[in-house]
Amino acid sequence: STEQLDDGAWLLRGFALEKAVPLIAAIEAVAKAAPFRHLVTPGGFRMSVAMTNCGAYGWVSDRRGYRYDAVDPDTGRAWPAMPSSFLDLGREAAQAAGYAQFNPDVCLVNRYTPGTRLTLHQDRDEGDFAHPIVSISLGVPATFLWGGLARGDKTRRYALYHGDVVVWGGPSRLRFHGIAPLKSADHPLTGNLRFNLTFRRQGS
Ligand code: MD3
Ligand code: FE
Repeated sequence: STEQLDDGAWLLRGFALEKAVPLIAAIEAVAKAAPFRHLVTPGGFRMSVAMTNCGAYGWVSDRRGYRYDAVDPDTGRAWPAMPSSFLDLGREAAQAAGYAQFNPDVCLVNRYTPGTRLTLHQDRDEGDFAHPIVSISLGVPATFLWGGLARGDKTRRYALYHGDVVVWGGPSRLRFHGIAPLKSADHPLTGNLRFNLTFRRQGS
């Protein structure tokens, strides 16, 4: 089913379900080349979510700031290429939500364990907010927090389940959002983990 969350934001329930097994295998392959790590924020806090990237660029954070970099600072090498299973599904989802010609150059991979959270934030390190972001949820379900354009705006909550895909663009592109602390649960494909893939266009 397709549900509109907001102007430009679409929840495609179960859109990735049939591809979940190969997607999880591809996450494991990406993590072999570019291991998951806990980035440090510019303020000096270690993020509870573990991250890696694939594609031409990756999103990184350290004491100097947030940025996209073509080189993985942990390995000194380029990020692994975006698996075609990722790219195909990311594009199909964007198209299904009305965003034709989505050409992501980054896939940020987030890994959540019980208790992991992502505090309310905006995604604004990309060069051009005309491009949407596509997100795929895998494994243990999470509570997604959906806010407004100011940090203090009230938030709505949505459950995101294994196989759900969300596409965020247009007027929703700069809304505040986050993930509530992950509850302990067991998923047949991921154990107690949740993975989230976010496809972005960093450059123009
Ligand atoms: C709404 N990740 O990596 S995905 C992130 O589930 C991030 O791991 C969350 O927020 C996760 O930055 C949420 C959904 C998401 C991603 C980007 C967005 C929602 C968004 C950008 C703009 C608006
Ligand atoms: Fe985000």
